[in-house]
Amino acid sequence: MLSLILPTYKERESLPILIPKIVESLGAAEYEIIVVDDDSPDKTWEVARGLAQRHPQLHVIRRVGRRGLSSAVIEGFLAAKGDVFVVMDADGQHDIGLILKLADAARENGGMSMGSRYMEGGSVGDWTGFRAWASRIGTALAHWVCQVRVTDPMSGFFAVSRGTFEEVLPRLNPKGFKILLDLLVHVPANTQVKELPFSFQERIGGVSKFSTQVRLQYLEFLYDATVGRYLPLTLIKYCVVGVMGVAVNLAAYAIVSLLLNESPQFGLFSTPLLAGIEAAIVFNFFFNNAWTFSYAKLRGWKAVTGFAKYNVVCAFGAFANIAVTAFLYRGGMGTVSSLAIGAFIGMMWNYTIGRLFTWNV
Ligand SMILES: Nc1nc2c(ncn2[C@@H]2O[C@H](COP(=O)(O)OP(=O)(O)OP(=O)(O)O)[C@@H](O)[C@H]2O)c(=O)[nH]1
Ligand SMILES: [Mg+2]
Repeated sequence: MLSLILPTYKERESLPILIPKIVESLGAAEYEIIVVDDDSPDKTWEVARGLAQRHPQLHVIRRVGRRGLSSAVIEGFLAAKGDVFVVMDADGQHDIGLILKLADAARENGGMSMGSRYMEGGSVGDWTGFRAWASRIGTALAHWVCQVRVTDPMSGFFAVSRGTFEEVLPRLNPKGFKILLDLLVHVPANTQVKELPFSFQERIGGVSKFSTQVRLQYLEFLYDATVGRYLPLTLIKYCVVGVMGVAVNLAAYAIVSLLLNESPQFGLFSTPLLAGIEAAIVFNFFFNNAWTFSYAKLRGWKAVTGFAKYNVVCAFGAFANIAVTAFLYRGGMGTVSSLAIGAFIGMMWNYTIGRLFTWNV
């Protein structure tokens, strides 16, 4: 059986046109269609469910509280029954006539196949200068990280056999927009990938989600696929936030000292010291939640309980912070250096344990 995965975000105009065309094109083949919608504000999931009443081979997954093309596609794969999965944009830009050919090619190879806009016979359509230029640069960078050389590693139209997907699943990086590229980074280098040319069409309706944020995520993806294997980007981001947190810690310490008219003293219950640490905890939580762990961002009530958990985690970090600070200060080190080193030790603890217990990643 072939499982066709259609990730959607704000595609309510396209689906009613696209689904009947796919059903007609696939004819008597054995298949299912899985729409994975990220709770689109235009209620694409509702439109998809309406279509599923008429087309029993159509299933709809409405993901709530999560966003991301790659993770949506992976979720579609995990729910699929087929022996081969085909992924296609739901905006009508891909060639429906290739679905069965891609599935057959992936089955034959026991690996993957993909639609290419950059091989002979394919085209990107009439992109504006900037978009064409961005795609060329993105593609050149992608070649650098792929295990298997293909002409269009940024394509969103491809097929993968269940076996190949299951094999690479534990290594996939669900952040970002380019699930094909992620597969090409992680499959064994001898994986067969058959390429078939197609011309990129105009979208049926709606608007592109190819935003600046998506481009930044792509750079993060490239980092993760190279240096990030050894030095995780989250640790670098956490350190950047942590360094700013040290500044917040020092500033709050100075302000509270001035307000209370206290001279520097590092006993366990010094009010300025505790105020500095708590100010840094609040600052770090909000920045890490919004930036470092944005892909696992805590919202609403979860952000409140997460903040409470982060405080508990940081309480232990703060003990280390205070103990180290007091030890160094009493040993003769200067005020600022003692505070900064104490805060750094606390930060490393908070990163490791906070990641596990607050953001669960
Ligand atoms: N579930 C889900 N689908 C998404 C998300 N972002 C994009 N999509 C879908 O993924 C497909 C590709 O997104 P597009 O915005 O068309 O990206 P693109 O084809 O590279 O860009 P354009 O050429 O401008 O259309 C479309 O079917 C989108 O609806 C997301 O965060 N979650
Ligand atoms: Mg598109």
